[in-house]
Amino acid sequence: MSQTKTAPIDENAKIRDLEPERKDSAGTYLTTDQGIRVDDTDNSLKVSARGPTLLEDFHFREKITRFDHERIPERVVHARGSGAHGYFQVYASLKDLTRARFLQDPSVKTPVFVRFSTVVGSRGSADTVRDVRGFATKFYTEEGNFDLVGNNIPVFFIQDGIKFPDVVHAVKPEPDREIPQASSAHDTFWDFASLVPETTHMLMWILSDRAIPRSFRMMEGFGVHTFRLVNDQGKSRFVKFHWKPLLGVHSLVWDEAQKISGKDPDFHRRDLWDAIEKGAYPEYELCLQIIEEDEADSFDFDLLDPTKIVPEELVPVRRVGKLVLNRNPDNFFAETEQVAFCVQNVVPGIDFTDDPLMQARLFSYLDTQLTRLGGPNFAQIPINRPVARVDNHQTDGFHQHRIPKGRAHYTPNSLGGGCPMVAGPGAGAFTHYPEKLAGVKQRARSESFGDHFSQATLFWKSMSTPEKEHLVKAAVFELGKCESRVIRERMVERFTRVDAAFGQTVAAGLGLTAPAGVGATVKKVAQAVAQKLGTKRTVSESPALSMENTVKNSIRTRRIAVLAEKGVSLAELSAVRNALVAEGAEVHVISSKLGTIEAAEGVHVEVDRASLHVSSVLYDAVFVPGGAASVEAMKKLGDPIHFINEAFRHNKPIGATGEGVELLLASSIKGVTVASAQAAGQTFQAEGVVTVRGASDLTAFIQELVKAIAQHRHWNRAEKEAVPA
Ligand code: HDE
Repeated sequence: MSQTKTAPIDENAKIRDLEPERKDSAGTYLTTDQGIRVDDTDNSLKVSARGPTLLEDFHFREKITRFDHERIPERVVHARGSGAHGYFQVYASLKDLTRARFLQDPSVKTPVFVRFSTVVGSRGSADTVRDVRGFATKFYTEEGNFDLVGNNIPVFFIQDGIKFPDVVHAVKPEPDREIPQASSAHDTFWDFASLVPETTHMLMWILSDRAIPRSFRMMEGFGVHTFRLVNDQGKSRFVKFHWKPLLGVHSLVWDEAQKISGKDPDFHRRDLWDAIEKGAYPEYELCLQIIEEDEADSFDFDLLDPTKIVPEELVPVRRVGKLVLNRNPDNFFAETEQVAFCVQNVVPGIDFTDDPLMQARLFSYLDTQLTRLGGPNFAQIPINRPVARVDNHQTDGFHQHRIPKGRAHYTPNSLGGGCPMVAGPGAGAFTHYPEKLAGVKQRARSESFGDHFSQATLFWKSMSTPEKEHLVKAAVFELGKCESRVIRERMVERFTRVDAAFGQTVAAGLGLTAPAGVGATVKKVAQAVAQKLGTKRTVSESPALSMENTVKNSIRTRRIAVLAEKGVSLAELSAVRNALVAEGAEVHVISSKLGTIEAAEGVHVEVDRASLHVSSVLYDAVFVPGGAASVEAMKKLGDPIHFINEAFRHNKPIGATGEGVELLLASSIKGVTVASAQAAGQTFQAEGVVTVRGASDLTAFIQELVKAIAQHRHWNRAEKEAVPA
């Protein structure tokens, strides 16, 4: 046998780095998963061009196989969601309240990832359905991840997590027919709700405008449960977490929300993405309600009951820091889909309470990720990875991405030098709050959780008149969709217990009669609970609950439609558009065709959207500039007229200048007489309709229009129901 001659080895050759890389693919070659470069990805390997495909084609097999396995199970609830990166910064040290370091140093920006979601619908369902919105925040702190997994409604349907599968089964599509998608308006949900009185308070919220937010950027977030904050001295206080959006809390109108579900099912996702791309970063303030331990029993409800709020009028919210969302994900699947929030993820200084809903959640979230993300190593997925160093012996299982070193795979060990070693609190360890507990093992509900109505009534009483009207309409809509009359009757009775007038109006809308005299039992239960709790601080109205009292001082990021055709007055269009853009609004010129239109002044104006692609429901306000030819053309078209009518019906601000007023007159909107509108400079009588004719200076008009848009909606328009739209 002849000896083979080997080539000399380059002793200085570098061993390739095995660390995972995160790159975009600009300027690279297409490869297989094994890094082999691919010569053709459009034709499979065949025996002759028209012959059978060969099994040998590993690229073809790999490509198809990977495709076959692209989906992971969607979340069992909150499947539909949108995420964003950002940071959180505390305003001043909260050292007196908590050991959590990210809440102590105002110079630190803690990275966060936030995922907003609906609860009921599947991953591909529409954004603007009536539902609770999830508001989950992962704080990547230097002491480990803290997940604040909240909702935009501060209470929940049930008091004990053992009922969660029941409420979710009831609200999801019915099991035999898989209908309806992403909607609570069906028999099984209301059957359950009507049999479970503890749902009452949450039902009021879900029927309110809170359940149809205008934008993720315009809704509050709540931790729901009472948590604990623990400081360096080991002193514990109870805390409720709130997020308050700087843009205020604003909603859609139900008819509008339903139409958006068809016109743009991605309405909220797009809104979030676009705002961040444009640099209009969504901002929220973290607010705390702090309750001293010895105050915990001072309320007329149990602080551990997740169907109750702590009214802001009793315990003020303290604004302690700001969350800014300033970066869209690079990849939806890798980040928004794979992010795994767990209620159990807290850092030293934040702790749990015995709220039975929270206790169930402490188990559920980690458990669900095991199936959803295919094994126990999901915390190694980049979006879930803490920035704090991770060291432990939990090393095996599906998809281990790290390569642990050494032989000592257990504690205690001497072979690994005793490492990793446990830390004392001085070294930043999490120590559970030493709550003193004693009791009898039993399946039971605390009697202090027994009043299911007082706060539902508080919510009702705190609503403005339009909010009450919306709530009644929502109840009539939802129950009207139920086939069972018995379910409707049970719910009418329930609503009558909340408030007699509420029950009666819902009953009238459903062609039913509300039962009389149910209020007395409710009072008795409330009194019994109050007595048990040994009586207590309460409020009969909470203005903080009404969206009427939200921030209304800005038109930033509002979408405004400008309706125009050939012959539009460029002077009017430009003056108004420039002013609105300067105030931070987004303005689109809408016309019958894309391209440009020639203005009365002879200049060409870019059309941003054709009426075919948009609709009034996608805008916050509408403006019609003058220009006789433009307005004459629009009068003959159904789309602009419909646009105005629908915007009016949905309570949106409407502005018109010059001949633009004629288009409003040609529409069916109310609150104007031809005579009054034709007088120069005369404004419309209807709330939020701003017009001017023949004015050379539009300053006053613009100011009025900006004010009207900042109001968001004009709920008190008379006769809007009569407008066909
Ligand atoms: Fe959740 N919830 N939940 N939930 N929840 C999930 O976890 C659960 C509850 C909330 O964007 C699941 O990762 C139980 C209240 C949000 O990824 C699951 C109970 C609140 C999200 C789960 C509740 C929430 C979830 C499904 C009753 C507001 C989406 C997928 C005890 C404070 C997080 C997942 C994201 C998701 C269980 C009640 C908020 C199954 C058992 C109350 C925002 O683990």
